[in-house]
Amino acid sequence: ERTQHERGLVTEEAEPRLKRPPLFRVILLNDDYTPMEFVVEVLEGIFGMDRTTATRVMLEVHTRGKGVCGVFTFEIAETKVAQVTTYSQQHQHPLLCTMEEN
Ligand code: NFA
Repeated sequence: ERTQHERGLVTEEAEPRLKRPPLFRVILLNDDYTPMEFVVEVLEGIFGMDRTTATRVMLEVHTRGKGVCGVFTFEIAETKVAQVTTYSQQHQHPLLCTMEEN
């Protein structure tokens, strides 16, 4: 009979999947042209922020050059980036959004 420690070392055993997935920060970049109100709407509509939080994050991006919109698993982060990019392009704003592994 194996101890609990020994079972953890047997790689071919199908262990229950308890590991946390990698997380990614979704980053918004400042530019000189996108209206502040548009950025606030993006943060509300795509990232679910209330108006107060969205305004604070927008101003942080505006003053510091970039800011974190949220932390997500890969697929969710990728989808948020794509939604921001598509929505900004539809409105002809140059707003940029990227992701970084945590
Ligand atoms: N810097 C933009 C402006 O002055 C506002 C902005 C904020 C753009 C955050 C992009 C991100 N209109």
